[in-house]
Amino acid sequence: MLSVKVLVLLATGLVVATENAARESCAYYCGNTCYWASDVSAAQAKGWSLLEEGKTVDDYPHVYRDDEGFDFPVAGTYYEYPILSDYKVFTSGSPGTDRVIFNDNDELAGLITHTGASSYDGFVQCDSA
Ligand code: 2AM
Repeated sequence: MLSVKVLVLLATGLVVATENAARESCAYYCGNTCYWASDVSAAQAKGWSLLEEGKTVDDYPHVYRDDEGFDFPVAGTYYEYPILSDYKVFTSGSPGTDRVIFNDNDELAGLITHTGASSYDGFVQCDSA
């Protein structure tokens, strides 16, 4: 009987390990919203393809001037595109509070958010996990 218990435990462990391996973890927190790396790349890819086509949807992507002076790991010119807390890729409508920032080489600079900023139009950087 012990061996059945051991087998069940081993099987359970295997299932949990497989689930953990498959599950992505938060790459950024904007406020309390967790974004996986795949959410970030999906938003960036959409913003970049629009930029390349010379198109915008509801005025995005547009240049982010970095008036806040954030220390990004890549050089500008910077562009911002919404990244949505419902994890759908932004195609029109309300842009929400969170933005992915990338440059004119399609390099990721990071995520910023209006959540927690001191003015309505202000931004703070999202925490990378
Ligand atoms: P943004 O595009 O840099 O976010 C009109 O849309 C103005 O409001 C723009 O300056 C825009 O800046 C800002 N904005 C858009 N959505 C916002 C939001 N959810 N919170 C605060 N500012 C926002």
